[in-house]
Amino acid sequence: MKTSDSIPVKYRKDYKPSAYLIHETKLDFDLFDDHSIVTARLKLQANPNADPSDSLVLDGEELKLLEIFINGQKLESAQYETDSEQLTVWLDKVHNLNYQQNSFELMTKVRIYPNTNTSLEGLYLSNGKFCTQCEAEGFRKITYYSDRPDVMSIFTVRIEAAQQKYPHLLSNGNQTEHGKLANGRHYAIWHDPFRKPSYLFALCAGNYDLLEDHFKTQSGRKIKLEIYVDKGKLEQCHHAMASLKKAMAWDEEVFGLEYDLDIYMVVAVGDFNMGAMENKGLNIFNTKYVLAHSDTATDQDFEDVEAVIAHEYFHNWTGNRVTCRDWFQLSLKEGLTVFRDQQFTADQTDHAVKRIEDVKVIRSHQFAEDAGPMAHPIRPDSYIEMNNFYTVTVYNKGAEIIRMYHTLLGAGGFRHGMDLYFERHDGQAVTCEDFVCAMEDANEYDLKQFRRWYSQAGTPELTVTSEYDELHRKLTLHVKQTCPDTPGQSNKQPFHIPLKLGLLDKEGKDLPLQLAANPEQLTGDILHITQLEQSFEFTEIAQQPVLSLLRNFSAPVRLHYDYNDHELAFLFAHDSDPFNQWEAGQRLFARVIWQLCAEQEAGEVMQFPLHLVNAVQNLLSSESLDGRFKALALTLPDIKALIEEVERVNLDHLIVAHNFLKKELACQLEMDWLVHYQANHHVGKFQQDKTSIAQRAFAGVCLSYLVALEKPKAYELAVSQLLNSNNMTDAETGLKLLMHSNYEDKQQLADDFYQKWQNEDLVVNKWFMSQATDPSDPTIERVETLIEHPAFDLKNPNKVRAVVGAFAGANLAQFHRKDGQGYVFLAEQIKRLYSVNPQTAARLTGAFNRWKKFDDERQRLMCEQLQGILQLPDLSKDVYEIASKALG
Ligand code: 0A1
Ligand code: ZN
Repeated sequence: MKTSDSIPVKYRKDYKPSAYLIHETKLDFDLFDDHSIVTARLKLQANPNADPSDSLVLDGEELKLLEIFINGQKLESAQYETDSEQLTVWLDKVHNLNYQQNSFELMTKVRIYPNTNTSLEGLYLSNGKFCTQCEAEGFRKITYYSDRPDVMSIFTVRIEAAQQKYPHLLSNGNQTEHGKLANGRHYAIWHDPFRKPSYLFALCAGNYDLLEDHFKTQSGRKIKLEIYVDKGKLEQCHHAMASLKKAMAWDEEVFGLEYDLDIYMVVAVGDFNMGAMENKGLNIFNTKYVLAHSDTATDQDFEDVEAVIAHEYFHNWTGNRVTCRDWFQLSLKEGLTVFRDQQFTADQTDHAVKRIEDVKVIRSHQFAEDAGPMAHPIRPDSYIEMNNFYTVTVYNKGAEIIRMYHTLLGAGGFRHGMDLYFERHDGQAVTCEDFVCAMEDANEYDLKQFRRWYSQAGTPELTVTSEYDELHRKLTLHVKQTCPDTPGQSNKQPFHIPLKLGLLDKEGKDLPLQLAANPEQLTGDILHITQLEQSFEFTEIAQQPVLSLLRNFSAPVRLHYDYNDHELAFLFAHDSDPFNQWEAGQRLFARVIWQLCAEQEAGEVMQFPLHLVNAVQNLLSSESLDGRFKALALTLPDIKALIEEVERVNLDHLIVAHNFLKKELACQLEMDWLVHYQANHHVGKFQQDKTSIAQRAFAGVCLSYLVALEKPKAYELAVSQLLNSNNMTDAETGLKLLMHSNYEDKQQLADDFYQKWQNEDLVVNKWFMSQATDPSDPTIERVETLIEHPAFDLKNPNKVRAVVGAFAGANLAQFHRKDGQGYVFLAEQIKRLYSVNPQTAARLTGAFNRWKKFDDERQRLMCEQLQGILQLPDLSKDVYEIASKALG
C-alpha cells in the first residue's frame, strides 16, 4: 500500500530554474518491432540564471542505459548513477570538463520497449504504428532529458525503421533528408527550427492513408496540410481538413496570428488517453476527433472534431510559441486555448447555443470538482501526479476566467492584451502572472483583485436581493458574495466579479441602466462586484422591473435570487439575453423537480404544476427561435447539475421526480411533440446545413418526450428512425432512446446495430455507451458482459470510457444502486487497469469523488471501495492521489 510519506508532493512555490540548459537536441530512433534504440546528443550549458551545480540530473523512466559519453569520452561507472527516475552525472568527476563555462555534449544510448508500453505515455504502438505522447512528463520515457517545459531546445530527429511496414516516418518541423538503407530499412531526418520543450516532441511511424491539402496564409505563404489515418479511413477525414483551414483563417482574422512552419501534420491514432495533442507541426489526435462522416458520426461529433482541430491549431501560438514555465501554469495555455476554441465554434455555429453548452459543462462537472476533494485553483499550488490536473477547472474554469477579461476589457481591449502578450513573450516559457500583466499593461486596467481567480479555489456564490421604490423610481440591488472553504483554503477574499444584467419592463424591453452614485461600478451593463457586500441604486426606473441577472453567465459563480414562477415564465418568454432565457426555463424545471422531491419526502402524491404547460408550449411553437436552442430549452436540467445545488441528495427521489416531470410533460403535450417531431424529422436527402442540424436536434428532443410515454406508437417512431435513417445523428438518437426504454425487443435492435457497425470502432463505442448508460435494472449484468465482449479492450481508453466511464459517470441510477454493486464493478475495473494505464484508471476513480453528497449507506459503500483501492499493491500515484484525497 502506498502511504502519504512515500509519495512526494510537488509545490508551485518550490520552482527553481533548471541548472542546465539544452541548446540542441539530436535524437536518433532505431525502431524495431520488439524494442527501439534511442540515441540522444544534447548540447548542454550551465544556466546563467540558476544556482551552479556540479551534477547534471536528467529525468528518465523505464530506460535501459546502454552507453553514455561526454564530449566523446565514455563515462565510467563512478562518474554517473541511474535510478528508476533519474540519471545523475557528477560533472566534477569528468576529466577536463569546464562545465561551468563551456557548453558540452552528452551522448546517451538507451533501449526502450514501445511494444509493451500500455500507459500510452512516451513512445508506444497503436494499431501497429509507432506514436508518442509526451505531455506532461512522457518524454522521460523516451530518453534521459531535462523533461520540464522551461527547458527549450532545437530538435533534429533521425528515424530509421523497416520501409515496408513503416513507410511514413514523421517528426516535428520540416523533413530535411530521407533515404533507403540496407536490409529493407529506410530513414528520414526532421529539423524543427523553433525552440520547444520536450513535451511538444512527437514521432509517428507507420503505414497510413494520407489526405493532402494546402492553406494560403494572409501573408501569401503556402502551407502544406497533411492528415494521416489508418488505411481505409480517408473518406472520414475531409471534415477535419476543412475545419483546419477554417481555424487557420479564423486565427488570422480574429487574432492576427499566422502559422509559422511550411507544413502542418495531423496523425489520428486509436489508442490515446486524451482528445489530442498540439506537438509542434505534428499534432497527434484520438481518432474520435479526426474521423467524421455523416454515416458514422453525429452532428455533435462533427462539431467536436471542428472544435478539437481548432483547439490544437490555436495552441501553436497559445502554448507552443509562448509556453508554460512549469506545469502549475497549465491554465496559461489551456484556459486561453479553450476560450479561443469556444469563440471559434460560436462563430461557426450559434453564440447562444455554444454558450449554453459550455455552461452546462461548468455546472455539471466543474462545479462538482470545485466542491469536492480535488478542488484546486485554476493555477494549482501542489500536485502528486500532474496528469491528474488536466481538469475541468484548469481547462473550462480557466476559459471562464479568460472570458471575464474579454467581458471587462471588451473585444478590442482583449486583443490589445493578447498582442502585448505575444510581443513580450514570443519564444518564452512564462507564467499566468505574465499573462495578467500583459492584459493589465495593454489596457491600463487594474487587475489586482481579479488575480484572486488564479489563487482561490471554489465556486463563489452571489446572493442578490432587490427593493423597488415606486415613489422615487429607484431599484436597489443588494449583492453578497461568499466562497466556500476548499481543501487547504478557508476565509476566501472577495473576487472581482463582472455581473452582467438587464432590467426588463412589462413588455420585456431592457430599461436603461444608470447608477445613483459610484458610476465606476457600472460599465455598460456590467456591474462590478468587488466586496463581500455591496448595494447598487438604479435611478429612473419607472416601473417595477423583472431582473435578468448574470446574463450570458458573465462569471463562473452560483447565483441566488428568489425568483417567483411568474418572473421565470416571463424571462423564459421575453428575455433578450438568450442565455438567461434558457436559464429561466431551467430554473422553472428545477423548482418543479425539487418540489416533487419534497412531496415524496412528505409521503404525498406528486402533483404536476400545470403552469409549465403553457410555458413549454409557447417555446415549442415559437417561430423565431433556433431549433438547437429549443432543444436545449426543452431538455430538463441535468441530474448531475441538480445534485450540485443541494448539500445532500436523496438520489432515489430525485430520479423519480425527474422521470415524473418528463413523463407528465410528454403526456400533457403529446400531440405537440408529435406534430413538431413530424415537422422536423426528415427522411429524404441528408443535409448538413445549419437548418438541418437544428431540425435534427429539435426532432430528437421531441422524440425523447414521445418515447417517455412508453407507448407502442412512440416506440415504432424511434425504431423506424433507428432503422431507416441515413445518418448517425438520427440513428444514435433512436438507439439511445430505445436502449434506455422498456421496449421489449431492444436487445435484438442492439445486436443488429452491432452486426451492422462492428467494423467501425467509433460507432461500436456508441453502441457500448448506449447500453452502459441504460438506467434500467439488469444493466449491471449487461456491463459485466460488455467488458467480456470481443470488441472491448481494456488497453484502449476509448473503449474503457465507452463502457466503464459511461456507466460510472452517466448512469446515476445504476452506478448508485442501493446494493453497492455499481461501486463494486467500478472498483474492479480500476483494479484491472491501474497498472496497465494509470491515467485512465485515475480518471475512473474520480467517479467516487462526490460520495459525501449521498445517503449514509451509499457513502459507506463508496468509502469501502475507495479503501480497497488504497490497499492495492504497487498502486500508481495517479490513482493514489485521487483515492486518498477523496477519503480526505
Ligand atoms: N495538451 C492537450 C491535452 C493533452 C494533455 C495530456 C495528454 O496526455 C497525458 C494528452 C493530451 C490539449 O489540451 O489538447
Ligand atoms: Zn489544450
